[in-house]
Amino acid sequence: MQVDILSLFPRYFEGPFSESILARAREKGLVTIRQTDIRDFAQDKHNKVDDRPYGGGPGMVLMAEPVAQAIEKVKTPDTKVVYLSPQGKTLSASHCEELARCPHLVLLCGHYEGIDQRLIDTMVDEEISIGDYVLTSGCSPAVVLLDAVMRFVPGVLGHERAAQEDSFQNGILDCPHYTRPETWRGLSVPEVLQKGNHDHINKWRHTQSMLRTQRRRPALLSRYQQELESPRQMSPSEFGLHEITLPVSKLNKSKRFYRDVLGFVLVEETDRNLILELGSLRLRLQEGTLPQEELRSRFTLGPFTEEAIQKILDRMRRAHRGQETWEANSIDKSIELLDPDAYQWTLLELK
Ligand code: 4GO
Repeated sequence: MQVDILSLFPRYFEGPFSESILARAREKGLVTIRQTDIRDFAQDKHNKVDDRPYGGGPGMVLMAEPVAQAIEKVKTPDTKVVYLSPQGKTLSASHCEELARCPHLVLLCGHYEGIDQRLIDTMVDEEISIGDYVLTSGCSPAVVLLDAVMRFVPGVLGHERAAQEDSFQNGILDCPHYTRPETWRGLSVPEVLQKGNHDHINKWRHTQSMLRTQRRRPALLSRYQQELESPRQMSPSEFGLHEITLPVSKLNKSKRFYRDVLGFVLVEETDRNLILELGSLRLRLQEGTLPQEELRSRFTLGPFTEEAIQKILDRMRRAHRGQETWEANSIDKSIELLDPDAYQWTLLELK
């Protein structure tokens, strides 16, 4: 793979590309990285590449022409030009895997307030962000992107399974890892890992991944469960819907809870399937085997107005003949309740 980096600070990259995995990939000839200084294409004798923004405002904007000439200098017919900016699509593992198949990447690093939009509109193929925060330049995002992409280039990691098995590649977080000594400051390595039964170890690792994902990134877990159900289908998030699939023990009991108590709208009903919606949440209930209690997901709904919450609680009282089967948390104004299968729902109240 050929990579060209266009920036105002070519020396910025000397360190990260001369160490560790990226250095070895370059030595093995798996990637060739070239630096281009955008300032070499300045149009005046003062080497000026930036100017004040039209319409006013603070800071400076990189001018289109020097950047255009820098791109034209390195561009070939199979080049993909990537601009790193907070306005881009957030980088994901599957996106990195795709970029790793590209023979020539140009990574365009902005500085100051960014680059003239006309250059971006006409010469950039993809705008990519590494996360929701602003940095002083696109240089460190270019390093991050290249590091993440190179791990998918065959031969870079040495152990070929690794990138595929890592966290996110299958959509959930990685399991914990341990190494020697067996006991460190009184803490021992989980027994199942010491025993060496690979079936048990794989199961344990998968459970750990699921538990971590449930606690730390619940939205990732529901997407993962959804994809296990119906791979390759267009994801509901593309329609602005967030979809959750839940195995339940009795469809009718669940229907009474979700439709009659929580106020979901029933949109589809078959023998073994119910689809209900509330706002942008689509819930698919399927009669089937419940997950183990500790793997049973927790969900959040809302925020609701005070009146809406009162309505739900009235219906809860009626359904349970006056018993109060929920818990109110007055600190963050939330209500916790359990569905008929002990899935936990947290209702948020508008503050
Ligand atoms: C990229 C570039 C953040 C990202 C950047 C990011 N900040 N989140 N800053 O990937 C234009 C001028 C963008 C400075 C650059």
